[in-house]
Amino acid sequence: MTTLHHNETLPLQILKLHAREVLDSRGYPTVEVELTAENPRHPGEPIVGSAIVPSGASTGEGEALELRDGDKTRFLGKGVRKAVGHVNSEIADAIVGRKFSSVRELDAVLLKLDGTENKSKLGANAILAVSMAALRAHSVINRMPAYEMIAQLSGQKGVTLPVPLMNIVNGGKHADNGLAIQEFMIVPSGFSTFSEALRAGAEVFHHLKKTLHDRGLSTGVGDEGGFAPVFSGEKPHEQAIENILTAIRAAGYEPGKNIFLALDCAASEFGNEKGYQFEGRTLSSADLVAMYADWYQRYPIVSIEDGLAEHDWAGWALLTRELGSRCQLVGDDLFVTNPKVLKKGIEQKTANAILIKLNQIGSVTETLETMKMAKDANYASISSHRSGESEDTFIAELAVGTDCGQIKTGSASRTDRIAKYNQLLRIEERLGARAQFAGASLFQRK
Ligand code: 2PG
Ligand code: MG
Repeated sequence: MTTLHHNETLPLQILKLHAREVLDSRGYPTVEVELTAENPRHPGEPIVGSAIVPSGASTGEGEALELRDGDKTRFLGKGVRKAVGHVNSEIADAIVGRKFSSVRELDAVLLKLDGTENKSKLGANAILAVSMAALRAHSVINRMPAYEMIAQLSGQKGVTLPVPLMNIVNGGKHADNGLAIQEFMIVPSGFSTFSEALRAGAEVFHHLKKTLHDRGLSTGVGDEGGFAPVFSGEKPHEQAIENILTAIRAAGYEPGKNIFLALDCAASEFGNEKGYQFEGRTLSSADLVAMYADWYQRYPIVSIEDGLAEHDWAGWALLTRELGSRCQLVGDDLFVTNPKVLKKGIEQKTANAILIKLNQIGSVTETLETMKMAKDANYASISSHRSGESEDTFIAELAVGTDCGQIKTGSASRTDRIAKYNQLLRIEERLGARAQFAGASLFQRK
């Protein structure tokens, strides 16, 4: 019988690697990988770990390369046969038959094999799919859930259910309703458990549907399952916020007490250092910061993501000075989950939180490294989906395994979003009395 010491795991011996092209939630191709490994407890009965990688629409310039075929005769050039081929040939040749003590060791081999700064040789979609599938396989070998394996790799307890940041009004690149701001989220943090918070969020979503319907507005949904109506007044963004506040109250909750608001402005999509196109005017970075500060006074906002464009570090500095001590300021396109860029942000005291997207950096190991750097500098981390998703629930495991306390995974509709919430419900149940909810203490309005 195999005896293991504390924190020691059975190795991952790879027998087979297979990738295929599947579709994401927008109907574009993406990479799925199945990794077959030896089962040390039952040799001859191999186990399989699989994973599907997501894909963004409002991407940061510094993201690792998502390899697309560019062959216009298939999927408008968006096929991923090249990335699939890299998994089935170069990557398989390098790792099949080998034994790895951890996913960290495997990732090191993959990074070396690629050898480029932004994974442009093999494709971040190819590398990440293998990395995630390997983590899953390794956790099954060791008879632990994926979040537990992640907890072990990151030195965390792996018992914290995250506060959901639920995107219930979609704009920007995720809808065609003319809103510059991409995401209007509700943050049901004032509850004692994840499942209660999720229930409240879903109830607000249904009340928002009714609110919009009663006002003659469309209740069709955007890419992340939030509503995407056209608000026709002079200040459509404030209308979006007002409608959400109405829905929170209609659902029987109190904005600013148990349910807060968060924004992802994705400002790189409507501006740069030279100016921001907003509600028919050109605004400076300072104008935009003043507008956020005004909204912060008037609305129960606790988190603003990408309030300025990714190259507008001067604007970001201003925003951080103005709101950084009172409000979570999240760098997404700004930091692209990259430890080198985050380091610059920490040194310059820019923002105070980071959005974590595995495919921006392209491996599990580097993602955990970025999250550790954030934690050490007192920056919050938010485990995040992409606008193009699938049934894969890895980001739910990542949120719990790292105890990061927050997840951003869309609205209370569309199975690609709900799959993550449902996985968190399962994890909450499995953890039982050990489960903690990041909840009420996370956001306090000052
Ligand atoms: C974002 C994400 C997810 P995308 O900007 O935060 O909501 O969008 O995947 O399109 O970059
Ligand atoms: Mg974003």
